[in-house]
Amino acid sequence: MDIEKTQPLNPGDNKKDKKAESPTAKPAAPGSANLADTLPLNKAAGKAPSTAAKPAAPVAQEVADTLPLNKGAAPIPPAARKAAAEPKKAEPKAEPAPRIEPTLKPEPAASRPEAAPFKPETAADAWLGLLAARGIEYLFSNGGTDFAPVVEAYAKGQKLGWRLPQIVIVPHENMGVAMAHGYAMVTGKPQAMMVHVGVGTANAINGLINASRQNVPILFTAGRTPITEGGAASGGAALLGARNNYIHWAQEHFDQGGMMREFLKWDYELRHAEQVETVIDRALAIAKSEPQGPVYVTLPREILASDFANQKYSEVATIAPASPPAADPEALEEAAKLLGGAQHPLLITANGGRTAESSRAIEQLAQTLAVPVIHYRPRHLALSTEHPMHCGWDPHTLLKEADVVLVVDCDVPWIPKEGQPKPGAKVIHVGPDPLFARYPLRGFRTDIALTGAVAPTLQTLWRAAQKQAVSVKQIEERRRVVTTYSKNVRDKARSGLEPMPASITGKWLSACVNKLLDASTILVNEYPTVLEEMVIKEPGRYFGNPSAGGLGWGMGAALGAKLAAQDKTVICALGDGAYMFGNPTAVHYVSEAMRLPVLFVIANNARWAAVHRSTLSTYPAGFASKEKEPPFATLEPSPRFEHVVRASGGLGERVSEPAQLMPALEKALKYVKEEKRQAVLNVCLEASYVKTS
Ligand SMILES: Cc1ncc(C[n+]2csc(CCOP(=O)(O)OP(=O)(O)O)c2C)c(N)n1
Ligand SMILES: [Mg+2]
Repeated sequence: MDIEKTQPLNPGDNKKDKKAESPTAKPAAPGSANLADTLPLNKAAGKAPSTAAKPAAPVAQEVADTLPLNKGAAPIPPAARKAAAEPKKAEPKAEPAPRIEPTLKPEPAASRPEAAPFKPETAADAWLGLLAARGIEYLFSNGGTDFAPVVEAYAKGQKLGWRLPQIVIVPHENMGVAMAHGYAMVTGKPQAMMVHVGVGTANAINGLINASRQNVPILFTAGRTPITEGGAASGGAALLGARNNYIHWAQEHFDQGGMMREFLKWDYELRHAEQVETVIDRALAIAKSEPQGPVYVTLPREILASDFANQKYSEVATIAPASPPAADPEALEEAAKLLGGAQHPLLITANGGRTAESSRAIEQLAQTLAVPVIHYRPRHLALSTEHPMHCGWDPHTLLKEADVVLVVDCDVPWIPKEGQPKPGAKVIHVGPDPLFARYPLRGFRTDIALTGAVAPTLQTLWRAAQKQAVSVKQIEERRRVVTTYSKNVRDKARSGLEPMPASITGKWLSACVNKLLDASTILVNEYPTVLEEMVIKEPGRYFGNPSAGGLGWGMGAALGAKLAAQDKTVICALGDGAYMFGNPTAVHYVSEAMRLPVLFVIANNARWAAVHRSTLSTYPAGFASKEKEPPFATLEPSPRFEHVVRASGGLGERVSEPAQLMPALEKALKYVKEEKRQAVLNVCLEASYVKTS
């Protein structure tokens, strides 16, 4: 497969032509192209022929690559300009991507044959073995000096055949947390992660804020710099694991958990080997109890290295997660009366489709009582986009008419500045924490707040509301009206593939991506997908970026989704800004190392459109609105993102012409499915600072 072929950024540009014709560029030695790429870095390095390739001269900077996305803003050197005007030559055949066997495996520990009896000698041995015994399949890891006892325990466990979690090396903590997030959002099961002391934790905080606001359970752990100074001061014997490196002093925190405590459900420091079992079981039970969320344990090195041989432990968890909260029967009855008697009910949700059961409960209620459903900024889809009660993505139109609003697991059901429920309307909130008590400010009107897991609470509400419902005739009349409304919303909002626009728009890109989806495709969306264009019928197939909006989530989450659902195709749609936030080299490394092929589609507008959109909505007639190139939004010259993935053996292509898009998407998806390797499609959208979506 020719992975080197790329679309020129501007018509008439061809980087390879320029390279060959540049008067100053020395051609690389024949046959030496990509030589380094075809050799495993540290295995067969010695086998490289001694007639080493001369490095290509630095002035062979590809001209196509230096041109701005949509206009000649940057000054282009005259030689390059001349070269750019030369007619294209045939592209030389590119070398294949390196085929280095991945070192890690995506299979969970549980799928491996029966393990040898587990006999932990140290707290670190026990920590790893008990994680596996509690169903933790993966340990997302980014190590440092604090890991020594864990590394030693893992090596020992492997040698002795213990059952251990599978290590997933994540070269940046933020993408690692996003991966754990992606795994849990698909399976509902928390995994564990371990990072390097406070600095690794600091790198992960963005992802943990996302996980926290999305109620995603993760057992997040970090080493703690050794507590003891190695006996030097007193002249005594050093504890195993004591400080032996200069960084161990500066890395100490007064309160390591403090830097992110407000986004954790619980945090604790392991203080003695005897606590290992209790701490793991308590951490997991709390993370898995509703409302779910990440928990944090710090692990000092001496404690990890300490003796466990005389400790007792159980084969199974000793602490069960708490049962979900259940709504007060009187409040439920009151809500049922309101819902049953409503003339114009409206259901608004963001996370209602979190599980198959909650999706079913929403569908059942909406279908039988003929309640229109709006997914507002959804992170999950509860209803098929084609369902007659699916009324689109913006609540403000129906909100004006609604007399009863049912807000289901939704932190922000509307934007007060854009519209409010009418006076006299009743608003019922449902969810494990219907007041979102951990949010500092949230003033949406609340007449009744039903605390409870979504599925059972809605089922009970639905049954009770049916008994109090308006007449069947009224419900059927409402069904007719809502069905027509739902169809109109779809018909009006969808443009589809025809006609092909003059340049690629975000909406048209979404319509093209939609064509790729089938019932076994998962779409992970970090900002750009225009949902109106999507046809997604099954729950569990769409995941939108977390409500906290910490960018850099999508790529890692897509890898985590693929790890969790290896039989599914995973497509990740993201902006050019989001791609850069996502630690792409780390993501592409993990994709190759773990054999987790994902198709990444970049909606590249060479800017942070959202930043400018926000300025325009705040100062519609301000100075910035009149600027051709408003400050703080440019990402030009746009990087040639398609090159990055090739460093990890993936297919990288760029398209800027509408006619090229669908074939390029199909080719990239075929590559992901058949070659089982990742691909990046860098889609250059029309670039205009004035248009914001
Ligand atoms: C970690 C983080 N930093 C900054 C932001 C603010 N922010 C929100 S959207 C956005 C721009 C995203 O750019 P891109 O992915 O290219 O999407 P576009 O807005 O161009 O459609 C930024 C910077 C954020 N949400 N998260
Ligand atoms: Mg952008």
